[in-house]
Amino acid sequence: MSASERPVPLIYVLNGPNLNLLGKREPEIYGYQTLADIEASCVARAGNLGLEIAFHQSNHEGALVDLIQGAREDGAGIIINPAAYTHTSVAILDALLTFSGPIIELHLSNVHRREAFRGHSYVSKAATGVICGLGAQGYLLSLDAMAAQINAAA
Ligand code: CA2
Repeated sequence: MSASERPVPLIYVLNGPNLNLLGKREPEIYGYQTLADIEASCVARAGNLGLEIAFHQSNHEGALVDLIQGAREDGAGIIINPAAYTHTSVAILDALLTFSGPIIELHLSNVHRREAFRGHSYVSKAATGVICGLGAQGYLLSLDAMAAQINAAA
């Protein structure tokens, strides 16, 4: 079913490399919640907002490109934490530039307080907005912002 035919807008929530380790390593930077915890809270928030989510994580750049291309078929919006690919991937940028709906770039940490290389994002060039530094709460804030973007466009 295409995005416009879906009764409930489908939002892709995409997560890049190493985010499968959340809650298991470096909690002082990335927090104590696991990615499964975050997915569960996103499903609950999306339900309250009248959205559905397709939540994915991959350690592979091409797999993330495939997911973004999939979102072109049935997705109303994309929330993406590209992790390290934020700072390196023209392929992910190019895929996002083909998507016509709202895109929110998300980071758990405040990338601007960290190493200088984290201050540059290829993905920001395609993003409607960027949320960073608020930990797992950023996922829920991204869903709130996505709902507002979609309602404003309706
Ligand atoms: O702050 C973020 O969300 C980042 O996207 C996380 C990336 C980092 O490369 C970006 O600069 C900022 C790293 C994700 C690594 O995730 C881990 C989770 C647990 C333990 C170790 C790494």
